[in-house]
Amino acid sequence: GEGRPWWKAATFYQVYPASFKDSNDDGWGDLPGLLSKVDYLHALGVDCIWVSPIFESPQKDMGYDVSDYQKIYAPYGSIEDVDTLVAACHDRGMRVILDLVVNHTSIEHAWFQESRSSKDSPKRDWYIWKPARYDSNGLRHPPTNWRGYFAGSTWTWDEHTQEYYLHLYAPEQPDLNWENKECREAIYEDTMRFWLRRGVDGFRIDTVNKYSKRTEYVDATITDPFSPYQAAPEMWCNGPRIHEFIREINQVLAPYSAVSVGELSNTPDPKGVLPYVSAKAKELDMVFEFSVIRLGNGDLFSGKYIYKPFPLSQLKSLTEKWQCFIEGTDGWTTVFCENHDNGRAVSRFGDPSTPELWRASAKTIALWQTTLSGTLFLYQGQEIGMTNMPTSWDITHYKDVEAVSFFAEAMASGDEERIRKTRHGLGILARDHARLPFRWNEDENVGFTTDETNSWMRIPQERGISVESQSGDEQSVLEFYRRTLALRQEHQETFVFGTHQLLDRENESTWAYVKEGFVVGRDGTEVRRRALVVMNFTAKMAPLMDVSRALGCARDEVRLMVTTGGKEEGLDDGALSAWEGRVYC
Ligand code: TEU
Repeated sequence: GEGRPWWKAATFYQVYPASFKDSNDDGWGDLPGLLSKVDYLHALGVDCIWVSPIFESPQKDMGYDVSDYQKIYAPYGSIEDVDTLVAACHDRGMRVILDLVVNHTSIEHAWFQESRSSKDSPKRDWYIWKPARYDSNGLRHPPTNWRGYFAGSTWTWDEHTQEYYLHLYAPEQPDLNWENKECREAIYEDTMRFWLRRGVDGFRIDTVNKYSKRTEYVDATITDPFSPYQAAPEMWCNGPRIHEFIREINQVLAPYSAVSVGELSNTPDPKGVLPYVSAKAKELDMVFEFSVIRLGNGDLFSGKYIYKPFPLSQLKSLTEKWQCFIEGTDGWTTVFCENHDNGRAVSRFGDPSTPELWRASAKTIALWQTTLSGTLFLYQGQEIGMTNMPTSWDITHYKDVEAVSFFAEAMASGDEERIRKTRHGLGILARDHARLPFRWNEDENVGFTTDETNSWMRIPQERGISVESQSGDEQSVLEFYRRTLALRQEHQETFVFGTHQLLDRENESTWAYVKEGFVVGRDGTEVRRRALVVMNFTAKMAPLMDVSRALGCARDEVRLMVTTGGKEEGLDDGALSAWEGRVYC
């Protein structure tokens, strides 16, 4: 068999480098800053660091628009800094993966510059160029009516060669043409192998299911009659050749035993996900599936930021779906509730309204995440319960291309209701929230940079959310993460590899599930290990279920493994306090 690869029980930690730690006082995080915090991450229990894009880029989309895959964006440091980081991690038994952004490049990439230079350029076909359509009045229109992820058309007109080019994201992010073999070879050689040879341990692969587009280039069905541009993910997600391309990627990674985690959006069906992560398919080790992290988002595309409240039962059943996905298959799953593209978990799934509720709910979120099967991904600042930006901040504090485009679109509509709802939705869901500077200490500059007025993102002035204020405080979110991450390792068979059974699924206040795994006993036989996770997802006391019944054992055999609350005795108290979570075994 496949045995157990290292990454299954590993804890990954995503670093968004611009916002992590600045070492040279320019208000922008950098690689030497990250290097100075490797010991912190090691002590937390992190096994692998995923670093969001650090490559040369005009930063239209925070580095997800790469203009040179082999150069480091100078404010991040140098290529030697990457080597030093990799070596420092390897010395500590940790690993490093980079972000591979190869659905598109920046318009400033040399490949695109060549491609747009003339219709006869040898690289013309490396991007997706199409002629205009003209209506009966002779007016020019894009080749299709597709709406991009950042609002507006997926097509931009190029005056020089009189054709449109495709971009699923910003106009400054033209899509590469994966149908072109030479282009694919260049991606494999110049981006992937270049970094693998330098010793990185693998990649988080951006937009992994969008490389094969449907080649018909036809209009999408009109789902938004008020817009000229229509959501069309079926035109570019999971296209006809996608599995062929991913298998090629796998062939590039295999000689280096490099790990891969693909970002798989618009694919909520387990049947659609399994081919990507089935061990025998030899495609990807794992993917990020978005059902949980998209909760609260409005309709796909134009409605994204019109917030849709959801009941706890929905969060439970989506979690259950991707837990049970791996039972009886040779696939694997990931566990995560934050990344750089979404609001903070405590502001979305928890309750930051008072310091007590903030702390209790951030800890219960930790318990939820660390007791699930799959590879766990934490996002920087999650471990100290970082929150969304203050609601008092106005729209000018949002920097992200997506937030800015969606708000501009709402403004242009002149529809007051839509503007109000978009502002509200951005307050919960915008990508900017996760991009606020990491809070190392209680100074005004939060220890991110020397002078807070320099910071590229404004720094909220709140107290208690920092590594310094939480370290050593047994009741803190940070110490709780340390503890449950250790428990997760100690009880891997139950939490990482065990089965998942959801109990009391209709209950909209408390969440309970049983994890069950097997360990080999002293006499070589298999011993069943069960754990019951119970969490109060409200600010009120909630009745506790019959624990011994749920675990299927006698009352005096029940043990409390951990609680987010203060008291460790709490076996017979029959109730969970506000946002309390416990594990019994
Ligand atoms: O995101 C790709 C993506 O499909 C979306 O999930 C993304 O969250 C966006 O908000 C869509 O509305 C990746 C990166 O994670 C993101 O930061 C980049 O902006 C994007 O690719 C383009 O490279």
